[in-house]
Amino acid sequence: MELSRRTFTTLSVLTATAAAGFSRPASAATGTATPPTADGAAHSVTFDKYSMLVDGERVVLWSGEVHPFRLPSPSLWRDVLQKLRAHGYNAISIYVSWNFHSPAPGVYDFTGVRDLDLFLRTAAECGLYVIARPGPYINAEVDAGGFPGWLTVTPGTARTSNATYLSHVDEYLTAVNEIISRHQYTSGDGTVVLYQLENEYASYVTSATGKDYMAHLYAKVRADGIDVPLFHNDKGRNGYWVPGAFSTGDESGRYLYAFDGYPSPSATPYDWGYYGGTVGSQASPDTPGFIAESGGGWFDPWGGAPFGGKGYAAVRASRDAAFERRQYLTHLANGIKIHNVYMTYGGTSWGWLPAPVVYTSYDYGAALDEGRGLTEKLVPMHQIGQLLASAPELAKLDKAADVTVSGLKVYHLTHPDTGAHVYVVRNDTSTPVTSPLPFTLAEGAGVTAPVTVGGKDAKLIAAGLKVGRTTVAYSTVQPMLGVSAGRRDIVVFAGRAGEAAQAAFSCDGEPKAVVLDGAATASCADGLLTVSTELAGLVRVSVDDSLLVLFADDAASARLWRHDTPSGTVLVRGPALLRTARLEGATAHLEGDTVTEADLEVWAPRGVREVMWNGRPVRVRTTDSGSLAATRALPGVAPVRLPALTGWRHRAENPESEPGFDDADWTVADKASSYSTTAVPAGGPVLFADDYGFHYGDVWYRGSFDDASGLDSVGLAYITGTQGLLMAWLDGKPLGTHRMPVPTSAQSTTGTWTATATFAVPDELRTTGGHVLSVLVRRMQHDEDGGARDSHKAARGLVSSSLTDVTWRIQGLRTADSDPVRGPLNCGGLYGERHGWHLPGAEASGAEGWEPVSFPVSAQRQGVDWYRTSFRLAVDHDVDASIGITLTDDATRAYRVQLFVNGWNMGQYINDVGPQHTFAVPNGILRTRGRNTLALAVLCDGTAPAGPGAVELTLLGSAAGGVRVAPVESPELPSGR
Ligand code: IPT
Repeated sequence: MELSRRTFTTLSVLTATAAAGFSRPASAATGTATPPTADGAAHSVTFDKYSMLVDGERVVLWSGEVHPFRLPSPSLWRDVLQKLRAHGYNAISIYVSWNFHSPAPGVYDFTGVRDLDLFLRTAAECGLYVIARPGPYINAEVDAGGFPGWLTVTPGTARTSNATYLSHVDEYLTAVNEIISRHQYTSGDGTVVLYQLENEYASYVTSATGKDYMAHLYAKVRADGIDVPLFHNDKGRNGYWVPGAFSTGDESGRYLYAFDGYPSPSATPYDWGYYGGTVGSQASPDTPGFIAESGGGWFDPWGGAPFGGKGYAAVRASRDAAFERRQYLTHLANGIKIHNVYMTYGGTSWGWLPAPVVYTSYDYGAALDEGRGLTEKLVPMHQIGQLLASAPELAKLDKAADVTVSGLKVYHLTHPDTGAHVYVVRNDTSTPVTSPLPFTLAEGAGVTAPVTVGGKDAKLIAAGLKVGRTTVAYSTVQPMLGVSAGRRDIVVFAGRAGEAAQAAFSCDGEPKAVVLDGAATASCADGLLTVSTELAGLVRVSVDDSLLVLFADDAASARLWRHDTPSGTVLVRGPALLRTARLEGATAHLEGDTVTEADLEVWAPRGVREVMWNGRPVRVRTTDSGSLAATRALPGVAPVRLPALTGWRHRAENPESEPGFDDADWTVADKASSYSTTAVPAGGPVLFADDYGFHYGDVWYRGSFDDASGLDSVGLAYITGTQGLLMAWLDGKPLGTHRMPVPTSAQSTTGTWTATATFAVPDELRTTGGHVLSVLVRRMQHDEDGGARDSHKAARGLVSSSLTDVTWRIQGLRTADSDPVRGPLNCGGLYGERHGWHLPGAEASGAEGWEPVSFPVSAQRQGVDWYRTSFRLAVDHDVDASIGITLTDDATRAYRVQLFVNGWNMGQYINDVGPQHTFAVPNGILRTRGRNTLALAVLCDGTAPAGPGAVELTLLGSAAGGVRVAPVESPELPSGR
């Protein structure tokens, strides 16, 4: 980068009256940026009506929601968390999904991809506070809202104070709290600062049952040693479960009110708190504004009618960066000081994790995409997060006098002690607006300056606000950060490219303003030095060699990284990501990512003269910006070559449909009663899969009966979940496939949604003598229970049949016996799954059955087919390549595919439903240097030719850098099976 140098005339100014000048050394703390670590020391975590207080210091929590269970590769947790920390988040919020950890009552597993302890350790190492949200109910678009499958077959209503339910909850909480309690910032070795009880528990809010339930959870969690503040997440701003709403038997000040909100992108952001008139805004005056989930994207449903999911690119486009700015700045204006964005990294609902309404990808249109790629939505989060860390006054603001500006909505706030003024300015129209805004300066004087806000956008500007050590007298552009490096203070402003920007600083001498880069003007009058520019790249203005003012457009701001080290703060410009920074003697050791060739520029404490990037020295020179810099010194990423997927082998399945199949070891379905919310048909038996221990994936039934003479048709009533189906064979002859009609949302939540498949019986089978009706049900997942309706207990599988005198046997994969490494949600009960055809090593042990085949396939056969291949990847060691598998075919073909990579179920593709075609596979499960197996379990309706069509590897993104990835344990099929 060439530094163009243009010297400005020295400006003489009157003696300033304003107290705070840019040259005044700061005595106060320079912000709340210091990242927390797991130091094992005791810390206090409290709050007052404004904000949280950590060791007595105000902290605005700027948090992003991440679900460990949606990224089944523990090494990559660090990648995601480092990316968030670098972009200004100081906290994350996590759900723990009960079902992910518990295949059977009393059995809890927190190892491998379920290692919560490792996740919390990693969060602390990345310098992030943690908001822990273990449920017991979480919703989250997961099977049964997080309840384990086995809970469907227990008595008592979930989410009430029923004793049986509570005994299971207590067992779970004991297990999960044993881990969380060790990682509290207060007393333990970790950074957990808040803990959520239940989620959106609106049911029974005024009844004894509900209050008892919440009181029970509170007491249990405290008894488990959780001593950080607790809260509940109110669905909307209702004022439900505020402090005092239920008995905590505890002193006040340890429980907070929180709520969530998912605004439509077309609606005007809602007010809450200082500007809101709804119930919730008045409900909890003594606790800080706390939004436990602010929708930063939205989940996308299955494609086709009636939901019509369109894919996450569309979600990200409608809830874009400007959407984030409008919402979140409005929140800050309303007094929100604990702010969590749901989701910030959505990840993947792999295996049988997704709730029926959603497909595999849980990308969510979030700031960090499913492939761990940085999107433009991170830019506003970065700008606001860095500002919160640099400007501690933002943690304590009161509403101030109304300010009216033509064409713009203005929220005016002030710091009660320092007198700083903050203006959140929002444009609710679609075209940019420029209007004069009257700023109140620190000493009560006023100045009016034109402020531009783009269409449907917002910005936070201020007067008299301290940013790092520099007091900004006022600015028409949003401040981003302030740091001190070496001899100078640096203050950065950021906004949209092309926008006019003005920043003023009080001055009491004859400041010399020098434009080091870009075009800017400076003028001095009435004790104010005013610097004006138009945002384009990075404009640099040096003032008296003691203050460096940087104006960054969005793209340039996304290349600025602040990192606090024990030996001082560094500010880095250039790379696509800065992960870590360490100062050692005269050397700054930096680690991060580049995508294209990049500059490296470092502002570091005095004495630092050398720079290492990812372990290699970079030859730097000193600049007149006070930095060490090297132009185009960092290489971009080398190209990643992915092999074509060839060498496929095929093996046909479903021997269960054959009349002679030996089902002697199957379970006889003979139960007479069930705890399901679905009624057991008169005379029984119970056919619901859950009642026999099969909680996830496909389930088979074989009904034996003697007399088919005069049998015109068979009727099979069944329940699945969105996109489920049933296929039947009589004496080995296909009768057809029936697809579960997509329910209305009322039907799906009440659990009364049953479909009946009626199949004609072929003439030649209408005989006496033994007959076998074989039925395969692609049971989708259990419903979520937004209330306390036991929706997860709605039956899955067959409900009843029109046959009389029939003996039913049932088979699936008993969840209690599921793969201990890949967990309870990885597999269902297809023949191939029960025999390990999805596992590495399957062709070797059953080689005789696997016949070569090439794609595209076009077969029309009702039933199950498997395809396997293996492929080798040779991605460079220092390249982080994010890879997915893409399936495409003629959309009229009626089939679906489960994809198993090295035995891990990475999702379900439905060719004629969509919208998902590409399935992200996390590195670790995917061996980027080595051999991988891919198995496709294909279910064909038999109504049309089925694929697979084209199956290929897709590069979702790549960067030079990344984190070290350990292979995820992926046991092979034991030989001889
Ligand atoms: C909110 C839930 O709390 C969360 O778990 C998730 O399901 C989210 O919705 C949607 O993705 S509920 C809110 C939409 C009322």
